[in-house]
Amino acid sequence: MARVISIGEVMVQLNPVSSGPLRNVRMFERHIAGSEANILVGLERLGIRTRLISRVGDDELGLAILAELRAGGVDVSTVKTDACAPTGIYFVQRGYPVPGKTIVFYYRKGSAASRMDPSDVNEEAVRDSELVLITGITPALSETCYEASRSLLSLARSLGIPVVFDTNVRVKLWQTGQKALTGLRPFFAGARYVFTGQGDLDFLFGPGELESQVAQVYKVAPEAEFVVVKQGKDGASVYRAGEDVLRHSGYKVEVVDELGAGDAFVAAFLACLLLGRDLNTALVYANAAGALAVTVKGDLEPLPTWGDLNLFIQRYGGSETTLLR
Ligand code: KDG
Repeated sequence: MARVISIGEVMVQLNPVSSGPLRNVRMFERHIAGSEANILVGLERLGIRTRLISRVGDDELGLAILAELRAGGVDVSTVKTDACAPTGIYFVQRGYPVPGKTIVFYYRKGSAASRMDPSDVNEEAVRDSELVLITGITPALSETCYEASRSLLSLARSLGIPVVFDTNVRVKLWQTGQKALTGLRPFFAGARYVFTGQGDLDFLFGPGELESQVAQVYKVAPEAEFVVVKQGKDGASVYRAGEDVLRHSGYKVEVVDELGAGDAFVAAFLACLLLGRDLNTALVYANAAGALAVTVKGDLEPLPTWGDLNLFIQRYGGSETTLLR
């Protein structure tokens, strides 16, 4: 039984031992990452059972991914091994040319996961879930991944399972905001809960006031009960449909590797929701998880337990949220 199911690509992440331009880097650490898998492992660490729909290559890196997901507790019975395409990889460049920021270089075109199609999605795998999580990454991987994501969306809707949609825009995959918005419309439209980020809103709707960007989200996602905007080191805001806005100013920590912070945030937020905690609590714990994620390299490694989160919040305080309106 899995309470949360998602679809997405998991890759081998090559993260340099030192920051700076990759042209000078000779030593890398090998990690495993992928937004959806990060969220699922984050949920598992908080006691929520999960399942991933994906494909890996029939290669050593595919085996490494399966081993790490299994170790993280994720049900990988719906991850296929594709003998005709390799596992995707990506490199991370930390702290250059913008200090504190990360750039990624993908080697994922034609990867096993990019060959997913609607046959990877079936009712039996989805039926027992309480939430279906879709991010804006998988629909951007290929035409067939787009269709597979649409199938998961339709299945969730027909089974009455709420859909969580995290826009998670990857500019390198979508190229333009217009293409991304057009492609992502059905996912916005079918979502009960929307997660997004300031950068994603700027890319999708153009720069502007946060309030009016969120109003645009509600136009494309009329069924959303709330829209959560992740604002990095400045925290996050929850806009409840037609109601108030909750804000948390975030925790200031030393940034080692910002990748995966948004996923850790979503995992903690969803875990709180599934455990019946209120939105205030979800926002506090999600911010704490996001902050912890940037203090350690890799996406899966820093995902916190409840004990870690409680200690962090005790130590850093600031566990209150503000009601903006
Ligand atoms: O969310 C962090 C991820 O972006 C990263 O680790 C890899 O899933 C990934 C992607 O597609 O960029």
